[in-house]
Amino acid sequence: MNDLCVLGLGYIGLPTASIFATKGKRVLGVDVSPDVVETINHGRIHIQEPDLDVLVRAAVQSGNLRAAGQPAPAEVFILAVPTPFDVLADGARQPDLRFVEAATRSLAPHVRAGNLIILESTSPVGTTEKVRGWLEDELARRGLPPVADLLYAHCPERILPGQMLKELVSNDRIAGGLTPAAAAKAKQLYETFCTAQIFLTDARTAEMAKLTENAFRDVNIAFANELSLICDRLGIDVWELIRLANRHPRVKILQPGPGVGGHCIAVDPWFIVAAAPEEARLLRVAREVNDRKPHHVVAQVRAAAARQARPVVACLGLAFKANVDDLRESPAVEIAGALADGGLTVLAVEPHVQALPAALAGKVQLVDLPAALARANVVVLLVDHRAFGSLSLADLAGKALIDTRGALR
Ligand code: SAJ
Repeated sequence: MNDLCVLGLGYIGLPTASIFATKGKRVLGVDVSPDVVETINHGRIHIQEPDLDVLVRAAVQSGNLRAAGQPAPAEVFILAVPTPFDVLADGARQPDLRFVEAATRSLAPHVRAGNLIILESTSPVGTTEKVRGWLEDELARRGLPPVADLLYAHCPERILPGQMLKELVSNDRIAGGLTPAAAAKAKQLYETFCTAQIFLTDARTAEMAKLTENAFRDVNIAFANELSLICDRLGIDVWELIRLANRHPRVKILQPGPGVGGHCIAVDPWFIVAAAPEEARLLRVAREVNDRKPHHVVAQVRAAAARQARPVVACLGLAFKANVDDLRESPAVEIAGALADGGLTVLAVEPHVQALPAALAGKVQLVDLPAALARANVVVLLVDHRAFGSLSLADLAGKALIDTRGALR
């Protein structure tokens, strides 16, 4: 019998399943993609994250981690599936819980009395209660008897892409139960690998805490992004301004950029806005400020290009942030695409990928840094990758420069 069954082997489920396995738990990882299942069973990975390959290989070779397309009985079930949102006709965002619901319902034939079911996916407030409802409903629908003493908890992850394996172990966590016993049992489980503190609370508070953490960051980045727009208008160097303002002991302004990407910060605040639209005014505006920042960058580049007889634009970086290969929801991809759609010749330099994403294929040319510098007369720094660290203002002499990260000052 498995100790653990982890549903969803993506950015969160795979490292979590693997670390439990290397700590001696017998783990069944479940994914709907046969390719993912096969890749992991060969001890390989389908996502990029420093040292994850080593961890997964060790977990699979130990015999403690196995992947499959379907769940099986276990002591604990962890749901780590995506929770995207739908954009409605009026522009409002609605959380899409269909993957959580499907994963939950798939557990019905496998749950036994006393099992613990943990929702790790970032979710709107009330989702853990919904998980219980879906499971009870599915048992009844299949004519199965009710299962006694099931425990439900929400234990959100907090790990930062790029340093996930370190943060998985060393970040404090929150365990929120539908009952205190559920929270306590979840805490005990995560103590298998988590060396930091684990705080107990109820499931709704845990759900809101996760959303709040990312909304906090979104609002603070929006503040920096709005300052950058104000400074552009007033002719002030926003980077110098922030550096000086941050010398105040209680001021800590984040960095402006080309926009906010990734699957967390640009998504999670909408779950709060959807739940309390009247009250969540600041959060909504912050999202709008960050979502509009790419449009401002596009306008800046077009203005620079208009001053060139034959403009060739080089976009440095396509990832959603520095030193990762993740291009999904990346403002840099949005900007490169919009520039190409506007008729400009666009070169892209992204040392972390071998091929362009579908959104840019056929529109943009993927080149290396020397080729981009040789051909372009407008250079846009979109991601402050370490790989661009050697670039100096001398390399850019005679070219128009739009530095969205303040890295080339
Ligand atoms: N960004 C800025 N300026 C800044 C900081 C970030 O423009 O000063 C941009 C980045 O370029 C990127 C976006 O914000 O486009 C998000 O990057 P990030 O590094 O702030 O965060 P993520 O999305 O990689 O990970 C976040 C983290 N949340 C918080 O720091 C509160 C991480 O701890 C969470 O586990 C993760 O979301 C998640 O899974 O929810």
